[in-house]
Amino acid sequence: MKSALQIARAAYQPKLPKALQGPVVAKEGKPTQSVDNQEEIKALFPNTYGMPVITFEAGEETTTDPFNVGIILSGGQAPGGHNVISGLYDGVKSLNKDSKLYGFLMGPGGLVDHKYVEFTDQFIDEYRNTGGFDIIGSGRTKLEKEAQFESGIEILRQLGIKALVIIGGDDSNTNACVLAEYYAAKKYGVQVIGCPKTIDGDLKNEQIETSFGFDTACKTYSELIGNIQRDCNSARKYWHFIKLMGRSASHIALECALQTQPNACLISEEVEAKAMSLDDVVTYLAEIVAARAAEGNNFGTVLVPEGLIEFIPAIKKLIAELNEVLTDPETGESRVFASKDEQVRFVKGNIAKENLEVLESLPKDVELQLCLDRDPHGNVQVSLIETEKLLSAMVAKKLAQWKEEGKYNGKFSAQHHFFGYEGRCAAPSNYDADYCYSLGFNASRLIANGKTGYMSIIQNTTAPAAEWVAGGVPITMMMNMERRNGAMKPVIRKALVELDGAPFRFFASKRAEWAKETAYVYPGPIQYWGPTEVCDQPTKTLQLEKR
Ligand code: FBP
Repeated sequence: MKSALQIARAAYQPKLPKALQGPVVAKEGKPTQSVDNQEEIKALFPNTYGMPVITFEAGEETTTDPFNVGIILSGGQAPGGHNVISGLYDGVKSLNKDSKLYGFLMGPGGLVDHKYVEFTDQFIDEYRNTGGFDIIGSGRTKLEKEAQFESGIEILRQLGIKALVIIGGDDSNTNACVLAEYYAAKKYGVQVIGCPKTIDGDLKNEQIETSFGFDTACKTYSELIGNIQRDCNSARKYWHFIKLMGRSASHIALECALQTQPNACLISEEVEAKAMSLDDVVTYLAEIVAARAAEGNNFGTVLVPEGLIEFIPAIKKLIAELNEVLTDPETGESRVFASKDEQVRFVKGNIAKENLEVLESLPKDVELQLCLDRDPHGNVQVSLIETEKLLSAMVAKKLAQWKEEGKYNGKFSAQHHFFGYEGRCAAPSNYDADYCYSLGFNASRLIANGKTGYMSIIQNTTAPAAEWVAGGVPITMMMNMERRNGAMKPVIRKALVELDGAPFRFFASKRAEWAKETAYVYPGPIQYWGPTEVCDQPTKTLQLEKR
């Protein structure tokens, strides 16, 4: 059974850039360089380094032999993934209706384990313009070992697949690049194309304007924050601490702040740049609460980025050491322990004294979360750390102390929220529906042009879709060397919030006013039909960046 919205949305035909509406020709730019560590990256990627940026322009009609393509959804869900697949499907079929698209099931693991489905018209039609990754499922298996690449080539050959499209974030696209290089070096004749996905918004650079899903996720969270702000301004008795997903960068928190104008929004990158301690952060918030209380406003909203804790310098140092001691230097894999107690004992016995002091100064549950849980890439699962509760408890303590000292005389009562999963599978906004469909369709053109080691890109997206620019960027161009789990690795550089960038500067110029006044904005739900200023606006972040 489908909702009325689902039925109506299924009929939506996403827009394409003008250049992709007919036959294309690839225009090649100059040879490229990686963003840093050029010599090392070049040596590691001899077959895929230095390739030019590609732009598609209208070209002559040509015939294409049928070709088969495989697709993988990797990592966390992001709104629009189904449209990348439907765009790729339509693109591949438009070149030759006998071409086939296969989907590997439950992430990169599906390629390794040879689990797949073939897409058909009916199958694809069920998922057009819907949120989620449930069409084939997603997974976080790391695709990085030769044995996996070799297992993959077996099934790719069996299905006659000429190219593999990997939809993922920075880690997954790094792995896509390694795979592209491996297949090129071995002359296996399989191309690999990446596609920039993540609600976190941290896979962007001069070539990639935004990762897909960021737009819809932020609009969904902003609707909820706006609703909370209305409630908060009606009841006038609670401070709402709202944690927002975004494992590392604070783009989501910043965008939501720009959309809703809360009383406070922490930006992890700023906390790090100013070398703030946890106590500094708590004092900053308590001062805002106290100032509002002095005017009779014992209510407000605070946005907390999910990754905050990792950016507090002392805690960052601690986490870096924890990541190292929890990795087996021989295998590069996470160490395995017989029990949680043994793991905590091992950690405490093997980290530097100053880090141990920081660890033990944290509340017990946070201490445990830091010592124990890791994702398959070896990262702390910050989404499990209840920073919003940690902060409100510490603010309450500080206010109680100020009350005793006669510095504060208000009431402080907190509510807590964590918005992440509420937005990752939302039905894509018009922006994401069009952007994703274009990214997928464009990937078919990169494949037809024989490209490998490229990421599908669509630019100029603050303009109407017809004026968007389609093409490809070599993944090696975005790489640098970084220390990961004890060793230097080539990785795509993650885009954090830039403190000298227009979105942050705009926020910083307004936040004192938003802290004091009740200047809330209520964005309301995503709209699909209606005036373009209601339905088709890109994120404020993108608008400010492109201004
Ligand atoms: P990706 O980088 O894979 O897109 O995932 C991002 C994210 O949504 C983060 O914001 C969050 O910290 C993480 O996934 C949570 O993942 P999981 O639900 O697998 O624990």
